Amino acid sequence: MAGPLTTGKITSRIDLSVTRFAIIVAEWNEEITEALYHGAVSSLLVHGVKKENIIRKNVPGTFELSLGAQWMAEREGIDAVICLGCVIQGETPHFDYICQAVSYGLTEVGLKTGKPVIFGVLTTLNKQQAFDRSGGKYGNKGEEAALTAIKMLSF
Ligand code: DLZ
Repeated sequence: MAGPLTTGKITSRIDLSVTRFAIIVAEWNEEITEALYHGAVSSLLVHGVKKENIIRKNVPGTFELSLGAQWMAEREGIDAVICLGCVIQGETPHFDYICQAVSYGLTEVGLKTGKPVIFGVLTTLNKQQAFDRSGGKYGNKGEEAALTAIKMLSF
């Protein structure tokens, strides 16, 4: 299960004490996305980001992350946007539409604005897989999303 990103501390070549992050949180599957949010925030704080430089915004569901990301990325003074959501497969093809839309949407916002827009979206078959990845046995993907943002800012 190990990937190139680990949890913990990484060395950044930029001054994170003056860097501003937007974190957009989808309200669907709230217990999961809140855990992702807390993982992302603790990771940013550990790396020296100031609490007042973390701006949180909520959107109703993962589908809305793309527009939320665009609004925040267009704001002057925001350096990176971290998007957190959780889509759990149901009995209808809804899952595929949402996952596809948000992955294309967030890619497009990053390319269009030239700012790191991070895909911190869990796409799981069931709730247990989501718990395992939001502070469970496979770590916290919110934390990984924060590390990815820092790494992209250090590019
Ligand atoms: C409608 C819907 C469904 C069925 N499942 C999820 C989900 O598992 N995770 C999630 O974040 N959002 C879900 N949504 C809501 C959509 O993301 C979106 O908010 C609505 O389709 C309205 O655009």
